[in-house]
Amino acid sequence: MQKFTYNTPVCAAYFTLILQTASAMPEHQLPVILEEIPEKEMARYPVRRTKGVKTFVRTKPGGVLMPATYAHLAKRFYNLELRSDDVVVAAYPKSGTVWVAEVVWTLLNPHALDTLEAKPHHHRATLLDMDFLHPTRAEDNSPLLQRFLSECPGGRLEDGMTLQLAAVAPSPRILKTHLPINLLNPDMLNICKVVYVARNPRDVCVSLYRFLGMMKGVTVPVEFQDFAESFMSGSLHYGPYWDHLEQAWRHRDHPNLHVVFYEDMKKDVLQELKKLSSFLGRSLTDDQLRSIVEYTSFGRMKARDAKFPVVDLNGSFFRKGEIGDWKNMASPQLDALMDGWIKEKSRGTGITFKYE
Ligand code: PPS
Repeated sequence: MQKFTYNTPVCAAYFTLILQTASAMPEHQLPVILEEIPEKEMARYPVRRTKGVKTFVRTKPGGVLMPATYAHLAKRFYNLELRSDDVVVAAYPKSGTVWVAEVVWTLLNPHALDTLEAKPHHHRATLLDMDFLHPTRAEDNSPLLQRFLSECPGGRLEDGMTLQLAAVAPSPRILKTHLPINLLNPDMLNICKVVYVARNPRDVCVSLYRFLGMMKGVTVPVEFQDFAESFMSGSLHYGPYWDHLEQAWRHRDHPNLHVVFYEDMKKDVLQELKKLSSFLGRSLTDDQLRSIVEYTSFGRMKARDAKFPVVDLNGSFFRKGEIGDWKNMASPQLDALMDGWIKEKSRGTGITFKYE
């Protein structure tokens, strides 16, 4: 167990409690091994990084490609300390994670909507994966690092900054992750609520391609067709799309799991908010729900985000927010390929998506 040193009694007491609780519970052994990816194979990877993590590992079994920084933290994620009032928002990247997390926060805090303007959305819902996607270094001197130094004195960056910030965050916490459910605490569904966001793979693929294209320090030196083929073969980070979805879908009848489809949110957001609030055990008036719809609309979230720009993006994270952007990107040949892939992968699952 990692040793921490603290110079504030409150934080020290808090971590002591966490460490005692942790040591009382058996540590789960990671259900996968992590293999280094040879340089020769990475040379074919359709995303280039000029800064940040450049080496990757892959889970076996599962074939989930992850930045090499994940290897060091994988066990911590698998043994993530959860509280009964946590809400974990999990999703394959670009599925609407930030939107749904903001909706969850507003459903839990319907009287605090006017405070949304004051802080960026990631203050309300932490993306835990930042610890291995873009690990903070001491020399970064970012506002988040300042927050870490003040809230977790004595904490070590290499133990995961967002993990430690989450450990001292007040309840109820909203924890975002793109990790597939089988790489998270295996007791999670018995401890807290989980909202899994699913989005149709055509638009996920477009959104991911465009997002990577906007990231500073990242280039995608391939045409969309090649990128989409890599996506379908499961060789992008976070691995095979359908396996990710299936990891959650198999628990869809569990009372602590709620699957929300991005397309359903787009088509009838009020209806989806009602389902979500009932899942979260909250009873909100129609007026409150309508306010939440307004505050979490694409336009309002995009406008709020502009006040706290994500520094490493050339453009807005809130890009289009639509169903069907795929048709602006894919050739008829690529669309046929994608169609065959979707039919093959979704056969027998009962999963159907709306594409327009
Ligand atoms: S990430 O970076 O993986 O966490 O991205 P994620 O939040 O999962 O998904 C980003 C896409 O969700 C869109 N988005 C929204 N759509 C509709 N309404 C709202 N309020 C909203 N907020 C975010 C966002 O624009 C990304 O989709 P694209 O298609 O790229 O616009």
